[in-house]
Amino acid sequence: MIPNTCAAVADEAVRGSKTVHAVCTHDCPDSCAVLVTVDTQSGRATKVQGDPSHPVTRGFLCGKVARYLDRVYSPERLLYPMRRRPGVLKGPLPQGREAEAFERISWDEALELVAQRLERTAAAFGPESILPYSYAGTIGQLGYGSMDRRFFHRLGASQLDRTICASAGGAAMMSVYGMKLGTVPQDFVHAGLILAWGANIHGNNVHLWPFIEEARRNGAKLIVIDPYRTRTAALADEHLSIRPGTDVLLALAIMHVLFRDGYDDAAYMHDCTRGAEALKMHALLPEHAPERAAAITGITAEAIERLAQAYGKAGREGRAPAVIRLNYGVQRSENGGTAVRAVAMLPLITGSWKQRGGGLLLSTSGSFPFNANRLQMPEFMHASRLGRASRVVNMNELGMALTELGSRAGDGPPVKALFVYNCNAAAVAPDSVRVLAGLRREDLFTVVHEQFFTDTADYADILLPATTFLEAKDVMGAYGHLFAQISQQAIAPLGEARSNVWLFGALGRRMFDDPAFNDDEDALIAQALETDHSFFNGITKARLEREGHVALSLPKNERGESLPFSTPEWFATPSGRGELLPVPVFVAPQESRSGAAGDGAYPLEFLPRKADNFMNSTFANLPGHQQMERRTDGILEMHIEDARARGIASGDAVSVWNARGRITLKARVGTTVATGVVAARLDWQKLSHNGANVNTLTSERLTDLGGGATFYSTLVEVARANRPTPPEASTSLADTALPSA
Ligand SMILES: Nc1nc2c(c(=O)[nH]1)N[C@H]1C(S)=C(S)[C@@H](COP(=O)(O)OP(=O)(O)OC[C@H]3O[C@@H](n4cnc5c(=O)[nH]c(N)nc54)[C@H](O)[C@@H]3O)O[C@H]1N2
Ligand SMILES: Nc1nc2c(c(=O)[nH]1)N[C@H]1C(S)=C(S)[C@@H](COP(=O)(O)OP(=O)(O)OC[C@H]3O[C@@H](n4cnc5c(=O)[nH]c(N)nc54)[C@H](O)[C@@H]3O)O[C@H]1N2
Ligand code: SF4
Ligand SMILES: [Mo]
Repeated sequence: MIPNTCAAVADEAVRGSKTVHAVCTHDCPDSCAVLVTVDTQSGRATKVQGDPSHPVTRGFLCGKVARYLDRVYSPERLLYPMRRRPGVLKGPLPQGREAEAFERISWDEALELVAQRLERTAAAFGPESILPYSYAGTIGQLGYGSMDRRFFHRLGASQLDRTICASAGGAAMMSVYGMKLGTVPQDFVHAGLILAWGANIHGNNVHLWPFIEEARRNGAKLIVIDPYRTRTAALADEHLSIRPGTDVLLALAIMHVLFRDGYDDAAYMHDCTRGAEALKMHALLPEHAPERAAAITGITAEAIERLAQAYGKAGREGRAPAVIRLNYGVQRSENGGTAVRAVAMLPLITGSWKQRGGGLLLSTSGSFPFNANRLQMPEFMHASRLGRASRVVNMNELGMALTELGSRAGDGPPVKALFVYNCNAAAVAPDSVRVLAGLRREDLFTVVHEQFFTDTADYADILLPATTFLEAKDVMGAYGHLFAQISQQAIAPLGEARSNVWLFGALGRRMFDDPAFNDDEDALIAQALETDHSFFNGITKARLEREGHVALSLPKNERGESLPFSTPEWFATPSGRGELLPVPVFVAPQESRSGAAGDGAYPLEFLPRKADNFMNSTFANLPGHQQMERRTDGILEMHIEDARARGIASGDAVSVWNARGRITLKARVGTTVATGVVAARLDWQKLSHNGANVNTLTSERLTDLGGGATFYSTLVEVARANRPTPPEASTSLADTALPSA
């Protein structure tokens, strides 16, 4: 009998398989190294697994991507270009019947139709009437932004400000540190106190978790600050259920205690910060004392005091330091920019950056000095028909852009053509009632490049098939670790699917005579790495191809450690110091009951959350992933007091509404949220009851810094679904045109 291992080898030799090093390009901090097993005869991928040699991936993938082949080989994949059948109106069709609205065309026809229509639109209304709309379907450097940008810049199309995710937090970090850099995951093992502040680590950043577990085995405590009992909160030593939008005040209360009790590192503050005295005076104001902050944050004065003492004592007298995993939850609020600034100042007060395992991590994306200008060629705007930099549209205002832009003086032209790729805009953009009204416009020419019949695809005039990360080559940084990687193409594109680089290269060649549109993936990767920046010292394309992942070369101290912001040289602000000015001031959000008198009509804070087993709206259509996420399917989570006050019991159908729209969910009364807060998760519109998802309720209002989205500043009212609600609040889908086909 042949032993098992030999059997496997023999089997492989017969069948013939190879292993390809790819990288998960989904919008996740972990950017995992993925080993793809490919059957060489059929060219089919048969297995995906985490690369055990990658220091952060450590051989495992999250639940979503462990089942990635379900996505790649899904029978629902878009496999060829299509155009809308004449006379079929735009709008959703039931899942599985979407193809009825379209007819198959060749790539050549598709490219010609798109090129001609864009050319005519630019001639008639000016090129700014064309709006690209993309986010992070892939965060590979090439797929996210390279040939596409060249194309739209050369065309003179409106520029898109890509603000839907991280721009408030990014602006805040830039204002305090001048750089998006932080504590690396591997160093979390050296921490003695870990604060997960608006960070669902176990759900959204699971490769940080093993390092936290290791720290905890060494005695570290994990405290979660989150208005929702996430699975991270459930696994923590303590969960502080903060009222949404009040983080500025909690951070100020912690500062109050730090300065009051002398936990500030005066020497470090003197050397490394600017504005220490002003911040100290401000933090010590009586309104920032824990007892005063308690009423507004919903966290007791004792808990705030305990938290601040633990934070202040960490790193002293032989104790291990405190580290903050601040994620993007905090900045999806009206005052989210100030909140991130305030939290980010805490390690500047205690000087915890000086110790390995101290500091703070929001994002490491700014550490990768890829040459974005070389890839994206913004100078092309001057060669366009417009001859200058084009106007900028904030992606959070898509509904406005499609329904109002062009009607006011100084607006420029209305949007007449929309090109969506890397994004399920109809599901993820705020205030979707307005977005869908815009997408439904028959005079709007909409191109969608997608892997599936998403909510957005339902509104396409031209629908083009896109590749998955197994089907295209790319180069990657990460926003949760410091390894650069090349993702190799593991399999041939399915059907006629094509990558973003291919699509925009082909369109560029058709419309413009410029060699920049001839560059292939290998040329673009080489260009992305063209930089003198020291962080990329020793990182070449050849080396990335050979080694798979290579660590950035950050400056090191005499002990060989890289400790960001431990010394003044690290700060990249104009003052060259950690910038504490202006001091963060707590202002109650406009759309919030927190700390203000309250809004009688809509008294509940609504958290329109991400699912642990989806990636924003990605995976929401796959049966296996739906099964993993069935616990939250169509559910509104609420506290017993709020339920009782409204006569609601678990299992009741409930209406959730505000002035922007209404959705129907099923109530679950429990302990995941505090009184005054309700929560539901993001899904595709067409998989939601009445075709209306959580973004029916969110607003286009922007954050205080960075023009970010304010998903987590949303007020609603809730009632049993059979009770009458104000008619003007209802979102009628009755006017959604269903094709006659
Ligand atoms: N499984 C999974 N992983 C993902 C994603 C996904 O959809 N699913 N999305 C990816 C993307 S696009 C991103 S940007 C990252 C984001 O990762 P995170 O930043 O972790 O994103 P969120 O889940 O939006 O927010 C984190 C937490 O903030 C909490 N929160 C909301 N409002 C407040 C507040 O006012 N104060 C505080 N303290 N907390 C608040 C929320 O309840 C949530 O649990 O994750 C990525 N990873
Ligand atoms: N209510 C609510 N709304 C939210 C959020 C929330 O937490 N709550 N989160 C917000 C955040 S943080 C973010 S980042 C955004 C995310 O918004 P999006 O970036 O739109 O994210 P996804 O929903 O994952 O949709 C990405 C789409 O890109 C497609 N895609 C993947 N790879 C490729 C490719 O190579 N080429 C092309 N052409 N397409 C590809 C996928 O099939 C998928 O449909 O959503 C935001 N919206
Ligand atoms: S989604 Fe994130 S955790 Fe999952 S495989 Fe991709 S990078 Fe890794
Ligand atoms: Mo995001």
